[in-house]
Parts: sequence; structure tokens; C-alpha cells
Amino acid sequence: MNTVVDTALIQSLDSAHFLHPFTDFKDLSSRGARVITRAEGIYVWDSEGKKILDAMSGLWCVNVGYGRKALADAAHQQMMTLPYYNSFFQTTNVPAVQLAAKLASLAPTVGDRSFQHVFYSSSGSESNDSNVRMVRRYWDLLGQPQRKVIISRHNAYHGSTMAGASLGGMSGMHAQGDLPIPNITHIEQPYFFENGKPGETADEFGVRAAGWLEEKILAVGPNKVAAFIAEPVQGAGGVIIPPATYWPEIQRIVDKYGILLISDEVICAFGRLGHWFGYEKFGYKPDLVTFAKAVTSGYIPLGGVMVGNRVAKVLIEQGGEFNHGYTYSGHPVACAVALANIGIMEQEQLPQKVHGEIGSYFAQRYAELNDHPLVGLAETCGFVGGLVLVKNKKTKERFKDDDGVGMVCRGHCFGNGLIMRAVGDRMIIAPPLVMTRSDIDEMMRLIYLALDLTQRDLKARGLL
Ligand code: PXG
Repeated sequence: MNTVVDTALIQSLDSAHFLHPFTDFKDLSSRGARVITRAEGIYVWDSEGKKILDAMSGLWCVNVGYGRKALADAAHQQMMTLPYYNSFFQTTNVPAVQLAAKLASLAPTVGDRSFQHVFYSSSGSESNDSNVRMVRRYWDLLGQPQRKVIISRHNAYHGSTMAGASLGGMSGMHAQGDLPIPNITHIEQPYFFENGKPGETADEFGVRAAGWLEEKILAVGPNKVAAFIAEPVQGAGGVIIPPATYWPEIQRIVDKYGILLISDEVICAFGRLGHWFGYEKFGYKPDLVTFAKAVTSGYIPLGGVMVGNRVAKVLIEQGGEFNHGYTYSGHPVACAVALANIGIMEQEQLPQKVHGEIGSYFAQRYAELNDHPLVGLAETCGFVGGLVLVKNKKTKERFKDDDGVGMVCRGHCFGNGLIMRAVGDRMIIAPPLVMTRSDIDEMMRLIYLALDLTQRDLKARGLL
């Protein structure tokens, strides 16, 4: 395929017509967007022919890597058979049914929670809007309509629609558009490096951080709380991995007050943490599980909610008509691609690979970064990794926001052909699950190079 493009022309049309997400439009216009033209395996290429190792799997989604013919074939075949039909008005379609059954078979039962039902959308944001609707409907049907409040966490990311952005805890998003919407409130995130007290162990901190949920429930009034929503590991917030004690204590608290637990697994499902679903990794029992992104490895938009038996039973048996749904709920092409994608993951045993030897190798190599003078703490969970850049390793002194260290490092990553994301002073990755040992070695080589160049720059600026 001819992927040679006139970069200047594309950039000028881009700035004339395309308003990008989470972008300073004027700033982008002045510098010109990077034009990505093709991808294969774990690499993308830009319009200047530069080859870049994509350690972010697109945006946490291309778990099976780029260039998978089976996914293109599935889309092509489904488009020629039935490109679209809705699932309103008592109709259904074959791929949507098959995928729902497949997802139900993959989602493990934990304790008294099992997952037999799926509600489809086209994105993570929409799925979380659906969660808000389902949670409130559930409590209405149980005769407790006063249970409206959903508790989330600061620095969580749950999407960009009105409900998604409200559930999320990003202050920059709340500052625009009168958010959060009513009855959504937040507690602090379990970020040990930042919020651990001197002398406190990670495990002690995990219990204390979970305790903030109980404090909030008591402050709101236990009979007003509908649900708690959280990502197993916070992704967009900077790969914040909770201490091992956190989730069990959260489980104890939600059980004590009988509130619903929503596990937002838009990033953490489909092998990312070494399991089909993230809740398996930590062993907690969600009532609703949000998914999107890697269900199709990002090849086509699809999202949804795995609805656990506790909620499904009430909605199905007592609910009557549920007045909620999308044109593309159960889109046949998206569902066909998802089935093919899950087929690849099963055949290549990608969750098992991340859980097993290749995941251990990644963890071991990434942990070596802890010896780098700029790294305060480097941690992984499955195939996500985060590290914090520090001024002083011994005292854990951080850089100032204005120092822009993350951006300096990100610049060096890109300059040397690596996509690694910066979130403040944290550098994060979520590599494709198909990486081999030698891919991991190459990625680590590029990370070290970027860190060394960042250190050199910071020294030159007198910041070290
Ligand atoms: N929940 C979680 C946990 C997510 O990570 C969404 C919901 C929303 O999904 P949609 O499909 O509506 O975008 C996400 C999305 C970043 C970044 O900068 C992360 C996401 C989206 C955009 C940027 O890391 N995650």
C-alpha cells in the first residue's frame, strides 16, 4: 500500500479542519501534527518514514499488535454479510450474540459473583454512562432511590462524556463544563510513592488508602451510596499500582455497606494484567465490569459492560423496559472483529504469556530501571509499567511541575524512535502483548537512552 503522503499538506488540512481530543488547538496548529501512516507488529511509521516502537499499544489498546490480517478479514466478511443492523425492537445479530456468550465464558466467577450478560456500547466513556444508568436503576428497582451517589477517586480516568468525565477524577477536566455532575464524589488515589507516610509500609498504606472509602461512605451517609468505581490499576493517571492490601480492604468495605463495585477495565482487561480480566489479578468481586479498547485490539470501536448476576437479576426480572441504548449497541462488524481478536489471544495464549515467562522477563528488565539515577521508583503489573522521575533518589525529592521533566523525557523517547507516555513526572508504558524477549530488550535500550539524554539535559539546565 502506498503510504507516502505530502506531510505539509496533511498538516495544513489537519490544522484547518480537525479539532483533536485533549489538544491546545492553536499550539498544535503552530507546530503541525505528527502524521502516522502505517503500522506493523509493534512498530508505527510516520509520514517522514520514521520507524517508532509503540510501547503504548496505540492508546492502551492494540494488544495483539498491528497488521493482523485475521481482523481485517473478519471485518470484511461481516461487512459483506451484514454490515449493520440494530439490536433494538426485539432483533439481534449473530456476532453480537456469539461475542456476549464468549465474554461470559471468559469472565471468571468469584465467590457469589458471576457474569452471564453484556450490555454493548462503542467506547469506554459510553460504557461508564451505561454503568451510571444501570446502577441507579438497580437501586430504584430495589426501592432505594435515595442511593444515587457514586464514589470514585481523584486522578482516575473513566472517559470524556459528561458522566465519564465526572466519574473520573481529573481536575483539569472538571474545571471545564461544570463537572462533576451531581451525586458523584471522589476519594484520594492509592499512590504510595506520593502519599505514603515516613516509616509506613506499602501494605499499611494500602489499608489506610482503602479506609478513605469507608470515611467517604460515612460522610455521605451509607444509605445514599450506590456504588464505588475504580480501575484495577490506574492507567491514564500514570500507572498507579495499588499495594497488595488495597483491593481486599476495598472489598471488605463495599461488602459491609452493600454497595455495588464497578471495575473499570477499559485498560486492564484482555490480557493486560496477565488475565482476561483485571479483577482476577487482584481477586476482588465486581458487580459491573467496563471494557472497551483491547476487546478489538483497537481495530474498530467497541465497548460494553459485563453485568454481574446481582445487577442482571434485578434488571431482568423486575426492571421492565430499560430506557437506554445506542445505535451501535452490538454492532455486528465490531463484534465479529472482537471474536477474531479474542481468537488470536486464545491461540497465542497472550494472557498466559503475560502471566508467565515473558511477563516475568518484562518485570525483571523494567525493575532494573530502579538503578538509574533519575528513577525514584519503577514498577510493573502485567504489561503496564510506570516510573517516577526524581531529582534526588535518596530523598525522593521531586521536580517542580514547571520543570516539565516528563515532556523532556518524552521528547527524547520520540526522538529515538520510542513511544512512551509522560504523565507529569511519571513515564509510562503499556506494550503490545505480543512482544518477544528481544523486543523487550530493544524497548529497554531505548528507555535507557531517553533517560540518559534527559539526565544530560536536566544537568545542563542546572536542575540536577
Ligand atoms: N475508562 C478507562 C479506565 C480508560 O482508560 C476510558 C474509560 C474511556 O474510554 P473511551 O473509549 O471512551 O476513550 C478510558 C480511556 C491517556 C488516555 O491519555 C487514556 C484513555 C483515553 C484517552 C487517553 O492515557 N483511556
